[in-house]
Amino acid sequence: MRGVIALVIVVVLVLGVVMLGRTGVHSNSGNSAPGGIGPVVYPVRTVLECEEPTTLEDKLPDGTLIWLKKQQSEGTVIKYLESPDGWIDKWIDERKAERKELKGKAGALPGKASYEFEAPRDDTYYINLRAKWLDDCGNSVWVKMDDSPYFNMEDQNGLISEKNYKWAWHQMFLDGRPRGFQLTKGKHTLWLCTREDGPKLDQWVISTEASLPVGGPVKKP
Ligand SMILES: [Ca+2]
Ligand SMILES: [Ca+2]
Repeated sequence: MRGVIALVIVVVLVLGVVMLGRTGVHSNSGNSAPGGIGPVVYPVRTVLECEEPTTLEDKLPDGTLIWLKKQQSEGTVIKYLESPDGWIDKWIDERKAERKELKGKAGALPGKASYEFEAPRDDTYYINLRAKWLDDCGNSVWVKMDDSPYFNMEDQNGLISEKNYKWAWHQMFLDGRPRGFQLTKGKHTLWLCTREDGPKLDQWVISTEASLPVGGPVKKP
């Protein structure tokens, strides 16, 4: 009898794992933690490719390209968005008086991109970016969620030397802590704006987990 009960438990557990694997997004309803502590809340995340925006302002009125879609092979092919180095200073020099102050102003430079996505449930979401910075003057982007203000995502993750960075994960931080956004289930828009020229942007991960993703690009479910 005990053997039968054990077998039934194993089958139920295996089925449970298979079902969770299929759904990809784990619902927090109806799953109780062992010992009846409360519902198990599984993290959820949305993966967006930076080079597949919903909208993209990729050139200046004079035709200068300010975001390029590129790819490179690193074992697997990485597709990314790159801001070519040097266009911001050139753009400012052309009409210096009016444009100089725009350099430090949140979301004021050309080069905006939007990314529409679905939040799978009401929760707090954290923004992570897989990027390869160029140098100290090419290690940031402006980012905002829906109609929030723009926040500066700037760090030195991936630093090898002053002008040599490798691909790394970066997270939106504010006052030394991950900056979370309360989102309702449904459609939202993540906004990107140029802050410095030179960075390469691969993926966004919008996650209910406050920890930084590890390793290479995240595989989409
Ligand atoms: Ca910088
Ligand atoms: Ca990518």
